[in-house]
Amino acid sequence: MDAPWVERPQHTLTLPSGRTLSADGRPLVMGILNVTPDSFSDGGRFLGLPDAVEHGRAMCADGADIIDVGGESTRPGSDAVPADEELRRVMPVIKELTAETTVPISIDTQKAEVAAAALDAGAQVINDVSALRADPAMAPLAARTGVPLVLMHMLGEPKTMQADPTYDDVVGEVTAWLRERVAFAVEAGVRDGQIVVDPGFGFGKRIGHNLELLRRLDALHALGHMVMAGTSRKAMLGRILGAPEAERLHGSLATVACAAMAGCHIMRVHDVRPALEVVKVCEAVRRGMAYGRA
Ligand code: 9MG
Repeated sequence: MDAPWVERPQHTLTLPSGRTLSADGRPLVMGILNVTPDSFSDGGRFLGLPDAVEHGRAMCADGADIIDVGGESTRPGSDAVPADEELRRVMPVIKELTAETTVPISIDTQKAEVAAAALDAGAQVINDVSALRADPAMAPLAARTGVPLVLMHMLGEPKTMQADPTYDDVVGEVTAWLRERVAFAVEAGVRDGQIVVDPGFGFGKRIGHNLELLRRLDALHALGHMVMAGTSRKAMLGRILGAPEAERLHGSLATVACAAMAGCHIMRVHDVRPALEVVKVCEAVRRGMAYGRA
């Protein structure tokens, strides 16, 4: 019997620069650059501008396909940050990185004002964890600019999402929810082919919900879009391994391999180089003899 590899459907995103991004050769690796004092995993390590830029540079050197810059923590229980503070955090980093690298920058924000400023400064992708629910100006902005747009599933909002997440059928409900958000985006004028869907690991889910979503990630291909997975260092790994955030690298890489087998297109990770090695090896195994005879 063949191993349970899922074919990765072919999709192409077009960046404002005219470059295209596809995962036809291997899954893409998106490096996480949190410019926040209390993000999921970095605990404020990258708050200072020089450190943040240096970390971004290092991820580019490690082979990141995209860098996702965020200035507002989405950690469970976290409070929203005013737009001016978010701009103060992310803009200098985006300006520096876009000036010195060709690696596309994604702006991780729920606010149209922040996304617009980031795009003006050269960012090329919007990653909106609210899937266009937080700010009514975000959908028109995404439509007008035509940039690739990540729509992520979240039950509620970061402040309350882990209070009592309940589903009858987590995969079916997340898929249906994302289908509705895609329809909303397209209705607002966002180009269908520019949309990426993401099940939102850790966003209003218990450990079993997260594991079931990862086990059946391929179900999201029915939506007809690129699929992104962000499992890196998240709490579900802490629960399985009994390990603090700093010791979840190997667990994170296991989830990257699982997502690669499920045909996932984009892996959102803290540890770019190890993740890139995992997706390259997974891809070689997927191809088997087609990879080469030498
Ligand atoms: C900002 N952010 C934190 N976790 C994330 C995830 O899993 N997916 C996406 N798209 N963004 C995330």
